[in-house]
Amino acid sequence: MQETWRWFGPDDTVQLSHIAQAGASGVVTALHHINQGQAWPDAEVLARKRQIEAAGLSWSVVESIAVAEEIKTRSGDFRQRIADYQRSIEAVARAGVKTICYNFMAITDWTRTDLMYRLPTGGYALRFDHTDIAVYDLFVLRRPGAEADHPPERRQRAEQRFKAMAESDIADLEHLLIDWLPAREFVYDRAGFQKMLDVYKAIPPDGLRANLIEFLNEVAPVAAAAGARLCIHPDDPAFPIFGLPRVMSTADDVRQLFAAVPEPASGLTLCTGAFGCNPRNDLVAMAEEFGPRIHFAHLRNTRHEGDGSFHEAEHLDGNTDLIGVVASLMREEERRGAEGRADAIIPMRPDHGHLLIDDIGKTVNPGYSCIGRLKGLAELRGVMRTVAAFREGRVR
Ligand code: DNO
Repeated sequence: MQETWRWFGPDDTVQLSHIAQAGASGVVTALHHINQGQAWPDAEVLARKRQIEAAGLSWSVVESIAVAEEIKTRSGDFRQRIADYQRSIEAVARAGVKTICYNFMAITDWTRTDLMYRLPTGGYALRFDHTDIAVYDLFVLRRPGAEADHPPERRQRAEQRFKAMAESDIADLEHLLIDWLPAREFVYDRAGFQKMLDVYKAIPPDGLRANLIEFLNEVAPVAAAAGARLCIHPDDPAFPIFGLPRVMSTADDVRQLFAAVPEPASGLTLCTGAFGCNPRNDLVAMAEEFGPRIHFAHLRNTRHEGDGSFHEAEHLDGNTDLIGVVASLMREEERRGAEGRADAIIPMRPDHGHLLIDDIGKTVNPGYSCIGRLKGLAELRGVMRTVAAFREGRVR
């Protein structure tokens, strides 16, 4: 697998030179400053590519070309947005960047309720607390119909917690849930968020799925013609929140999408963390089943806490068998190699990392500090080398 590393662009405190020191060869990035749905100009794409190459790295994956809400809801100027999306695909492919990650989550990109969850070791992890979601949903947003989406025990816990919260706690939680970057290109205030929730009330999961399929029918042929591949990132978390429709949370969602859009240029980002936070997902089985259409892998682990809450675990700890996933993806690479596929090597990146050591207190993109990912990558590299040694019969 190609070792890659997410970089948020020139403003990222983790620099290209750090990525080189981490030993990754590929960079995963987007033109974050022009990612509101407009077409990416060639000049901007090429400038970014040159900057990456000057550091001795290559731009392996675009993550993400953001999909505008107009496209997901097929409203407003969605036709223009789709045309712009097609132009962006062509521009990055022309520059030689052929793997394009995106997601189709309604309104929210990934969601966490705690960015500083203290680990027994003294480091910090990202955490998702379902009770906090219920607090916001039931008592701050007061979303009509929210009661039905939370079991009675969670509602009770949420009520108690809400009563004990100060205004500033509520403001902090709201900030995390609706107006926080990075890699979330669209942010909201409470009224704007509620307005978007209302828009999605009229769109059941199958409606959103139909919109995704139409979108792919419009963009996947463009990607195929340009020699590029699209790979959808799963919902994070991989279950519904705020009553929003979810269409990329389970193996069955992937199956349905692949059946509806058989074009191989439309594939999957196997994010073991996002899929893995849903205990029903078996990531090794998913790697096996969807192997030929996995264009990119995000490798990270989660620890389920039993009530729908979870936190991000060590890369090789937690509820997902990452060794099994890596071994499966490496078998897939071998199969592709034997078939002579040009995309035999699957890019992977250590996804998220704990906040550790000197990074504590620094300005970092949550989940994307340097040392935690360095550790994750080193551990995963050890797995990849060991799996390779076994496969080549060098060790028994
Ligand atoms: C979180 C990331 C997501 C991902 C997008 C892909 O760390 O995995 O922000 O980049 O959902 O579109």
